[in-house]
Amino acid sequence: MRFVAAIAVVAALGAAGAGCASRSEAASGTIEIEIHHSRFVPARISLGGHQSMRFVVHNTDPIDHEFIVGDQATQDRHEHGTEDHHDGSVPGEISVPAGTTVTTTYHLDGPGQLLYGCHLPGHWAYGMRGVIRVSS
Ligand SMILES: [Cu+2]
Repeated sequence: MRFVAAIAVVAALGAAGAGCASRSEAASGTIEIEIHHSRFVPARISLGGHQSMRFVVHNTDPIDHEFIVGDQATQDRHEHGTEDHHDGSVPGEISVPAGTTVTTTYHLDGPGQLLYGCHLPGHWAYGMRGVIRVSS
């Protein structure tokens, strides 16, 4: 019971954070990304650092995808992990069902490089990934 309560609190905090960050006034910019034939378009983005960016991801495919933004370690974790659904409670991690548009807000530090990708089985290996260059 105590364990369940702890999970509920974490979930509530996560939802509050994502909800807050996903309001348009909280993000300093918006970037639109299209998923087409299991590829991200664009696959290379350059953004200024130290800002919250709203990613609007349109899945034009008839199959589900996901959009995970983060460093290499984050990508590795998802590639080898078992999470098959991302409800948006973690900034930068969303499932994007077939034919839908889903939004997430992610804070960019910088400078450096981030990656985004889909880790449904075989998608990353197929090339469903992109690079964000974050300037200072
Ligand atoms: Cu995919």
